[in-house]
Amino acid sequence: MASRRHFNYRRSEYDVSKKALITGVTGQDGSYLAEHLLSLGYEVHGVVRRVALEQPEQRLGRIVHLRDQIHLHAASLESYPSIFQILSHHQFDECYHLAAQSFVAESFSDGFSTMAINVNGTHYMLEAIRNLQPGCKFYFAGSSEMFGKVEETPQRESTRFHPRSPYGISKVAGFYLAMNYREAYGMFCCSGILFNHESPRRGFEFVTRKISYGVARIRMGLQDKLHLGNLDALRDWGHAAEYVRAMRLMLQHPKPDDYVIGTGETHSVRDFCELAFAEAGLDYRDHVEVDEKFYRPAEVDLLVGDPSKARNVLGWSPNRDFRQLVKEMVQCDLNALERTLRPQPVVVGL
Ligand code: NDP
Ligand code: GDR
Repeated sequence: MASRRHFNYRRSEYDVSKKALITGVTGQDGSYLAEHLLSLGYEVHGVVRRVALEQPEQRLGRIVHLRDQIHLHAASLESYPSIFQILSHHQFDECYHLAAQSFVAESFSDGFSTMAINVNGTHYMLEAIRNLQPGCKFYFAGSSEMFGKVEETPQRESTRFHPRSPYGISKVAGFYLAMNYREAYGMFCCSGILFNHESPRRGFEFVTRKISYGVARIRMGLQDKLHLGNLDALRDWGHAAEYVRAMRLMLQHPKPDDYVIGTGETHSVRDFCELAFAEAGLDYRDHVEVDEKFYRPAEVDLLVGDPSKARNVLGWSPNRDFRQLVKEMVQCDLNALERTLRPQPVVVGL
């Protein structure tokens, strides 16, 4: 095993000498998971696209503070050889497969590449692990989008899947691939069926960040209107930093299994708007305009998870509530924007 490096993170009583590989480490969840694993003493390796290494400023923003503490490897989910290469050079105890085309709306525009990345990419990961290190535990990033047109509420592990987008279909395929490698080859594969989770690191195209950033820009006088789609869609929104803890817990349990991770509460996009604008002293009704172009060809109207199994078996439960999440996202965007707009002090003598 490679020698342990000096981590800034304080080692805890859970200190372990494990080596983990994270695909999608540059994304929202990957960045929180890397922090979490480092804090527990893991040696963390991440898969990034080649271009990210060439343009670190633009593409490694969420992990810039971890850059000298994690090992990055270039690969693409579209290329089996690139994944095979990483796994033939390093032995891992755990692999967290988070990389995906994760934007549901985009999957309607380009379903083919969503399928290629999400289904084949997951298959490549599983097959490379089976061939090279079948003892490596595997986490698959499943999604509440697999429930789609929900067949019962709240949704639990036994709820039948009814995906409503190419993205949802790709995640159902990934889920069954992971299950099949578990059953056919005895591999330790777990799927987390995670409901929406957000944070100040959320991508700008997702509705919560679009709103929090829009609120900040409106508050600063940079725009007046925010155009959104379906305000009545209901989602179970949690905090990403808490959800990545559940991913790791799944891989520590003696038996591989699948778990729903959510808060058990649901709120509409309109609720999110109301709270977010109020946080900045604004009324969303003065600024939000509905634009049909943000509607989806098939919508998922209502999602709410039942995380009882994760609570009972893994001891996982969320701590932050919806209001705290909205407040944190709006405040972070307000502060960040304020910093960028603040006049820089004139330095005399330069
Ligand atoms: P992000 O969109 O923030 O991150 C996606 C990651 O995947 C990025 O690191 C991206 O790299 C990488 N990626 C995309 N395509 C490729 C590719 N072809 N080759 C290599 N890497 C690629 O997603 P989240 O962090 O929010 O989500 C993580 C996972 O969890 C995803 O699989 C998502 O579908 C799933 N999920 C997310 C939920 C949520 O609410 N956040 C809920 C349920 C499931 P790059 O930076 O180069 O684009
Ligand atoms: P979702 O997240 O599709 O649930 O997928 P998103 O934030 O994109 O949409 C949530 C709901 O908001 C409605 N909506 C809008 N959405 C966007 N993006 N932009 C808008 O302007 C807008 N107006 C209304 C949508 O119609 C939808 O109902 C996320 C992703 O992280 C997936 O990867 C993950 O699997 C699921 O959550 C669980």
